[in-house]
Amino acid sequence: MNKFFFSFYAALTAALLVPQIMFAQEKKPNIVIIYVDDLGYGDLGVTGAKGVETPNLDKMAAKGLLLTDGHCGASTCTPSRYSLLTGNYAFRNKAAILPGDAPALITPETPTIANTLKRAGYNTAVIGKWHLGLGTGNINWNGYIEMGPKEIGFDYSFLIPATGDRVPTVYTENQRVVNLDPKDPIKVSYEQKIGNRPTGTENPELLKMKADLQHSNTIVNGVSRIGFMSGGETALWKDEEFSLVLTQKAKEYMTANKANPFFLYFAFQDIHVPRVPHPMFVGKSSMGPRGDAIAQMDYCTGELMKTLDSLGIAENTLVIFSSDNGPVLDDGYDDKSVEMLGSHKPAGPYRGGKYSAFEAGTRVPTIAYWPSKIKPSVSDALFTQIDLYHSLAKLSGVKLNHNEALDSFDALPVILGKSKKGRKYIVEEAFTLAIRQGQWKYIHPVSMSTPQWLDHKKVESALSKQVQLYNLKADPTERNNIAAMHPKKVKKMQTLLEDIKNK
Ligand code: NG6
Ligand code: CA
Repeated sequence: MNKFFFSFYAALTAALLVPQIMFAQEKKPNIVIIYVDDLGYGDLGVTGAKGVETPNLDKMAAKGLLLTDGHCGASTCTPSRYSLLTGNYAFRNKAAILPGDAPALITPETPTIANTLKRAGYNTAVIGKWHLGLGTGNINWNGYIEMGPKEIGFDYSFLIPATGDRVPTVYTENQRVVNLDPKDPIKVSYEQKIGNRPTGTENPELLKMKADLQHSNTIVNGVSRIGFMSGGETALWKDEEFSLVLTQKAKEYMTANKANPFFLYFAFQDIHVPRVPHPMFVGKSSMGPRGDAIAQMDYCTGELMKTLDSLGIAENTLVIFSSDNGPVLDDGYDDKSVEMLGSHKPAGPYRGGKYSAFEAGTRVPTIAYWPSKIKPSVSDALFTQIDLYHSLAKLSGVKLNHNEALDSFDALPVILGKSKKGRKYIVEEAFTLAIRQGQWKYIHPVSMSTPQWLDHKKVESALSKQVQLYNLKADPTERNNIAAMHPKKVKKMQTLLEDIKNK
């Protein structure tokens, strides 16, 4: 072969090979889920907040996809997180708000989104609030906690084990309590007082803010909690540092894994109670601690985004931002969230909130952000977080097994802004079940009436002995129950709900 032909063939071969090599080397996108606690539909600037600014999230929404009909699985934390991670409705496992010493709700035989992404070659982490139970019962906080994120697919974990208002008030890292002195072991009880720490009931003068009876057990860092705890003095957290500590851990994790495809499930403690933001954010809003916590959450989200930029991986990272349930003001502590609300509407235009089957229980801010793949837009497609499992599996190129995430459907085209055709229906879990089909909303009747503790929170639960049907197009605030006028529609939606339950 003469020189000319040799170089011609070499160039041709190279031209054919280069795209293949590039394709083979194209890294799978990183996936970051930023999950806020109790953030309501109207709590961001972009969704109408008054009295607090959220510049980082407004920017994320403006440059990404804002879903205006996005829902968490349920109107409380544990069930929403359960359905997000397993792709199954929480009612299938009777998942409800867990005590701080509850055993792990998700055990290794249940497939999780973390496991699935590991199958696709991802490094996986959970940083933040867990509230899905740990251990196998009778948990020992003083050694390796036998059952937790690791056993269900997370390579790394840094956790607030339950909630900020529940003991034990310590972090765990890879299922060991951080900074624990073995000579001062931790004991926890949800039944009776243990140890010598004062309680809110006995020593209210020691409190940063007053609390209701349920939150008046052991005092740590000037805040009384649900449950009693002794020991672990060197390991106790400071509520003021929650968000900054978690954000720092997330930065470290992303930096260490920038060369891998990674999946980070980042779960804020903000804006759940107790709301004790860092001094940097005190007074940032005109709404007291609840608004300041929103400002803190926005700042920390901005820090996470900056980290992606500075690591040079923002173009190859899909960020999903959302919340685990709707808003609540007084959730057990006197933090002036009711008195200082002003004209702010935490639920936006919707009725209800946390714990409720009305729309604001599950309709929460939802943003998908991926600069290189998602064009700036707003979508009113009906969307549920339960579909993240199937959609992210699809994105990562892994096939689901036949027993996996059975309630989760592929919504990737919606998430990527390529389709506005949302779900045919979604189920909203509260203390009853509700179902949405387009503009129609059906709420299943229950014999129980609204419990007193919920009435006290001034959240409208939507619990009723009557069948409820609303037309959200004509009546977005669910004021006119038109069930009696549409018996056929009611029957159809009831049957659909029954079919889903019996699936
Ligand atoms: C409730 C707590 C509430 C909050 C909630 C869990 C009352 C009386 N108390 O039991 O303060 O901790 O559990 O919130 O309601 S969640 O966002 O984690 O579901
Ligand atoms: Ca919550």
